Order: sequence, then C-alpha cells, then structure tokens
Amino acid sequence: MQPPINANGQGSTVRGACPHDCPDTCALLTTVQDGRAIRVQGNPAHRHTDGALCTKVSRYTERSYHPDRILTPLRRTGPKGSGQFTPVSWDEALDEIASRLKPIAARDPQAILPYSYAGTMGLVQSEGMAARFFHRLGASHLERTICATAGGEGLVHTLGGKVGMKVEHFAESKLILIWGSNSIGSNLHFWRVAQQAKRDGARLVCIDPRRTETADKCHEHIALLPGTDAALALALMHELIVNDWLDHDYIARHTLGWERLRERALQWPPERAAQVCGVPVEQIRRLARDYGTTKPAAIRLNYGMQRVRGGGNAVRAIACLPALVGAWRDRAGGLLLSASGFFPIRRQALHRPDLLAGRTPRTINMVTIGDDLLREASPPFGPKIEALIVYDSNPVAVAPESGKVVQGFAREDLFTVVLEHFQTDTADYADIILPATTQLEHWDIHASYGHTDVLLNRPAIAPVGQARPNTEVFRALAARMGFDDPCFADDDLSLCRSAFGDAVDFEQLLDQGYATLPIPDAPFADGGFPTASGKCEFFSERLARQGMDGLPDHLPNHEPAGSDPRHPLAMISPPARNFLNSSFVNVKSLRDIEGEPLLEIHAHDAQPRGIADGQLVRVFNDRGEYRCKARISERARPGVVNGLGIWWRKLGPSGTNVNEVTSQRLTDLGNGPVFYDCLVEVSPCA
Ligand SMILES: Nc1nc2c(c(=O)[nH]1)N[C@H]1C(S)=C(S)[C@@H](COP(=O)(O)OP(=O)(O)OC[C@H]3O[C@@H](n4cnc5c(=O)[nH]c(N)nc54)[C@H](O)[C@@H]3O)O[C@H]1N2
Ligand SMILES: Nc1nc2c(c(=O)[nH]1)N[C@H]1C(S)=C(S)[C@@H](COP(=O)(O)OP(=O)(O)OC[C@H]3O[C@@H](n4cnc5c(=O)[nH]c(N)nc54)[C@H](O)[C@@H]3O)O[C@H]1N2
Ligand SMILES: [Mo]
Repeated sequence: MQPPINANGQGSTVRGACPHDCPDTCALLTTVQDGRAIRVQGNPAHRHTDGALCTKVSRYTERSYHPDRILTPLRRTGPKGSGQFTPVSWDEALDEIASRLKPIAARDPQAILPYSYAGTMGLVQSEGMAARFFHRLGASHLERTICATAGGEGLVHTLGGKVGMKVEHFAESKLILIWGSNSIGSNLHFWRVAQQAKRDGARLVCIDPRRTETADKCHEHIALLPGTDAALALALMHELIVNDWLDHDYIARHTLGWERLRERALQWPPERAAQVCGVPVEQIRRLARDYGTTKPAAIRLNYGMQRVRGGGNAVRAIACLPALVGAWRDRAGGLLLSASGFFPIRRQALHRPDLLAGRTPRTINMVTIGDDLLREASPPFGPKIEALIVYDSNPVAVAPESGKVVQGFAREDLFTVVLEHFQTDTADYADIILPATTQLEHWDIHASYGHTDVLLNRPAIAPVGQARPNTEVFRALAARMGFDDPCFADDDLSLCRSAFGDAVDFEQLLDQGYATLPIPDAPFADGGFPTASGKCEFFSERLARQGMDGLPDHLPNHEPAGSDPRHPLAMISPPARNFLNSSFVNVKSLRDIEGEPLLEIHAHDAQPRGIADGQLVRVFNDRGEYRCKARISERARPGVVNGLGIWWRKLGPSGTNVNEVTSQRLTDLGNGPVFYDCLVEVSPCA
C-alpha cells in the first residue's frame, strides 16, 4: 500500500476515483485510520471534482462497512429466489463453478453467458480480466446496451464519435439547454458549472417531461411528452431556417446533407411539433429564437431522452443543431452528451479478443435477457443459456419486463454465479455468490463520460472479509479451467498501466491521481469531425446504406401516449437522486431520504381515478404490475406518471419494482432499451 500522502496523526489519505456509472467520475480522498477507511471526500485539487461529492458517495464508508456486506462465498441452500445461502470456502466455491462450467463448455461454450454492466466503471475491474476469461472460454458475447447505445449511435452517425464540448466551458455559455437530464441529481458537477454560467447571466432551459429539481432552477421548463424530442428539434430547425438564424459559412464548409435536412425540417412548423410534443407553440418559437440569436449556445444532453423507440434519431436531430448556428466555433458552444470517445483506451490489450482464436460466438442483448433466458435451443438463437455469470450488475432489478427476467433466473436448470457486494435481487437467484471488493479495496483506472481526465484508483484498505477483486476471481477461474495463457497472470497494477499505454503519463497518475487528456478547447471550431467525411453529417450515407433513413426524423414511441385506451398514461422511470441505478438502495441513510417507492401523478390524472396523495396504487399494463404510493405532484405533467427508480424489488411493498411494466422492445439505433416508452394504467388499491 502507498505511503501516507498526508500524515498528520489523523491517519493517511489515499487517492482514488469514484467507480459509479455517472458522468462526473470524481477524484476521491479516503482517510484511513488503523487500517479502516473513516472518511471519503472529493479531492479539492481535481478541478472537475472541486472537493465536492454527492450525498451517495460521501456515505461510501457506510456502504463498504455495511452489516449486510457479503463477506464469504455462499452456496444456495433454499429454492431459487428464497435468499437462503450457507458460507463455503473460496476453494469449494471456485471448484464447484469450474466443475459446472466444464461440461457445458465441452458441449458448447456459447451456452455460458457473462452478464455485466457498470456497477464499477473501472476499466480493470469491469472487463479487464473478465473479458479475457470469456474470450478464452468462447462464451456468448453480451451486447452491453442497457444504458447509452441509442444516443451513442446517434452521436456516432452525426458527429463521428462520443465527443463534444469540454464540460468546464459551459461556464462561459450564454444559453444552456439541459435536454433530458436531471443534472442536479445525476450530473452534479456539470450543474455547478451551469450555475456559474447562470450567475454570469446565462439563460438555462430544461427540456424534460418531468418537472425535476433541475427544472425548478432553470429559467424555463419545456415539459414535452416522452419520446417527442426529435419533433421539437426539427421545429427548432424550421425556425432557424425561416428566420435565417443560420451560420451559412459553417454549414457550407463543415456539414454534409444540408439541402436534404432543410427539406425535412421545413415539414416541421412549430404548430405541428407543438401538437406532437404537447407543449405550447409559443414555447417552441421562443426557444428557437433564443437558440438562434444567443451566442455562445450550448446543449447538455443526457441519456434520459434516448430511452424511447426513436431515441437514436432524437439524438441525431439535436446533434445537428450546433452546426446549423455555428455554435462549435466557440469553446462555450456546441453540445455534450458523452466525452467517452476522446479517451484512447487500449481495449484490445485489455480484453484480448485474440483469445477467441477465430471463434465468433453469438451475441445476446442484455436488454432482452428476460426473453433469452426462457428460449430453448433453436436456430438462429443457438444453444439454450445454461450458465450465467453476473458481475457489476443487478439485472433482476434493472432489466425491463422483470416478470420474464425473474422467471428466467428462477429456472432450476440454469447455473448462476453472482459476484456482488450485497445480496441483491439478482444474488437471491444465484447458485453461488462470490464476495467482491469495493473501490476502496482494489486498484483501477477510469475514463469518464462527462469530462476528459483519466483517474487512477489506489486501494485504501485491505479487502473486507474474504472479498476479492473481480479480476482475481477470473484469474482463479481461468486457472481451474486450465487456461494457461500468460495474460491471466497480469496483476491489477499492470492492467491499469496497459489501459492507456503511453497515451497518459502513468507516473503522474500515481503521483496526483488524475491526468488531463490533451484535447483542444473548441475541437470542431474549424470542422474536423471524426466522421468518415470529416463533416457533421446531417445525412448519413452509412445509415442509408443499411436501409435506414439517412436523415434524422421523429419516430413515434412504440407506445405513444393516447394510443391505448386501457393504458392511457405514459410512464417514465428516471433515477432517484440518492440512488445510483439500484446501487445504494440498501444504504439506510440514503433510503431514508428517498422514503419509499413513489409514483408522481398530476392531480388531473389522480382525481378521476379516485387516487389520494399517499395512497397505495397499482401500476399496471399487460406485462405486469407493481405497487407503490402515489404522490400527487406538479412534478408530473398531465398524461405522464413518474416512477422514480430503481428500487430493489424486495424492498418495495409488493416485492416488485417499476421494471415489471417496462418492455423489452428496442430503440431505432443501437439496440437499446425503451424504459421511458411505456404505457400504464394506475388504480387505487383497496
Ligand atoms: N443520482 C444518480 N445519478 C446518476 C444515476 C442514478 O441512478 N442516480 N444514473 C447514472 C446513469 S446509469 C446514467 S446513464 C446517467 C444519465 O442518466 P439519465 O438517465 O440521463 O438520468 P437523468 O439525469 O435523471 O435524466 C433523465 C431525465 O430525462 C427525463 N426524460 C425522460 N424521458 C424523456 C424524454 O423522452 N425526453 C426528454 N427530453 N427527457 C426525458 C427524465 O424525466 C429525467 O429527468 O446518470 C448517472 N447518474
Ligand atoms: N426502469 C428503469 N430501468 C433502468 C433505468 C431507468 O432509468 N429506468 N436505467 C438503466 C440504466 S441507464 C442502467 S446503466 C442500468 C444499470 O444497471 P446496473 O449496471 O445493473 O447498475 P446497478 O443497479 O447500479 O447495479 C450494479 C451492481 O454492481 C455491483 N458492483 C459495484 N461494484 C462492483 C465490483 O467492483 N464488483 C462486483 N462484482 N460488483 C460490483 C453493485 O453492488 C450493484 O449491485 O439500469 C437500467 N435500468
Ligand atoms: Mo446508465
């Protein structure tokens, strides 16, 4: 372990990085006393963190030393889902896993599926060693789509990559559109930058069906219906065109497909969009005027607006806007959805796809895990899924249509291993649970999707109980499976080093904990987009070649509001501020702030249904139902209910959560989930 950097008799301080799936990727300072972490703080020297942490992560020691932390390997003793387990040794657990996997692998390794997401964003503890193991095994490939692929693809097809403005420059913007993001809850450090801009006179506009805490603090809130963002963006273009608020020079030199986009946008007068979006036409006109005449204008998109059928197209449409007004010319203009494309991550070196040795396993989309676990062997699907190894994810709580997911996980003939900190809803269905280390206990290295610094995480304390890093588990399993490639011997620190190779100064990371990538302040001031054409592609030849619309368009939801009289309410289920997806739901001090699972409903929708504030309600559609308390609130717009997530099923009143009603259908681009494209009905419980 490193020597103390701050020896003051109060213990030592260890530099780390927040591992959570959040754009902020904060630099942490953990104070350790007598081998115990006593405090986790934001590093004041790291400018994006600026010494501040969210409430969740400032409680990190409470999570790490939680009395419910899994401290030993466990073997299931009761029926699947009952949560009954008995401690076993690491050797027993690993031997049993290897002996169960070997005969399956001998028949067809594709019957084994890894299931993981971003429980930790660390490049080492997420797929660092795990990907090597599954590649060598020849297991099914998991398409990791549950969060960001629709928007990500939208950006790639327009700007050429997940690239955009540098977050710090929003401070100088004069107009900021916060589009599909509850920044105060999910992107706190951006919000601090936006506040700076606001103090300096910027106008802030929030575009979100829900009246969020963020909307409360913006100058204007446009409460459009879920899944109608592309219509709004096209109407803005219409107004930019008819009022000639365009940067003709920028369009001519740095964009592709202008004439075609112009024609499409002229089909979207504000009156048409107002109908589709369910907002006043004046609001659209005003927004267009602000956007067309304020410089520099910046857009902070977040992933909330792409969880609907047309999510990819919506991002494409919005991503065209900055080029139309030449916003990219200024470092405080443009757009940011994700900065992750700026990071030169050496994925081949980390994941070692060469270990596949020519094999091309099938791909399973993590969004449709419910259906796929219930599929029999058949072409073109391939073999039935016989074994599932889950790490860094809690699919039973977070995957859509949980009725099916639960049925799949409950299969007696499925062998399930879960690497976890806690006995989550998913762990309840495991055959073997393996105790994982937390970020305080292992090495890792981090990119970010909200800023452009690389962060190194040093272990601050020894593993709690018998917990082991994910990497160590996959190393041990590789040995038991007889995989002897030398890459399985790489230790975590060398994996950290290999993640970026020479692209970052590792000595600097060891020394100060973070390193800034050399990225120009206004990366597209003079074009130079990372597309094939080098231009901002309004029209995408690549999409057209795939038989898709080359231009962005408004694609109505799979389940448009008003299309089903039996289920007249649109439901969205965005994150609760004090949880991180389903993480932290079991941390009592945070759960106490959130209270209990709630459905926000507008009085116009509550009254005719006889729903009183605080009453237990049933939220249902043909896929399933869950129960929670109704909160009659102006945070919900008429016709839309908000089920804040993502509660652990077993901590909700009926042992279920919002994902009982969400669907496994996919987005237009990127095969992503459509969590916010979901119709329901709500009725009071007797
Ligand atoms: N505190 C906290 N922070 C988080 C998370 C968390 O769970 N809790 N989750 C993390 C993760 S995994 C991610 S992916 C990121 C990003 O997470 P996001 O999903 O972007 O989360 P939010 O910032 O809440 O933004 C979603 C917002 O989009 C709104 N919205 C829903 N449907 C639509 C729509 O059709 N159009 C528009 N314009 N808006 C819509 C919702 O009401 C919500 O306010 O945040 C991360 N940060
Ligand atoms: N209805 C609805 N559903 C949603 C969403 C929504 O907005 N609405 N959001 C979606 C989005 S954006 C996302 S990203 C997904 C997120 O879904 P998940 O990626 O499953 O995220 P979490 O629920 O945070 O679960 C992560 C788990 O990883 C564990 N973990 C953390 N660190 C480690 C580690 O180092 N090792 C191991 N072995 N385990 C670790 C944590 O304890 C936690 O239980 O959920 C999606 N589901
Ligand atoms: Mo996410």
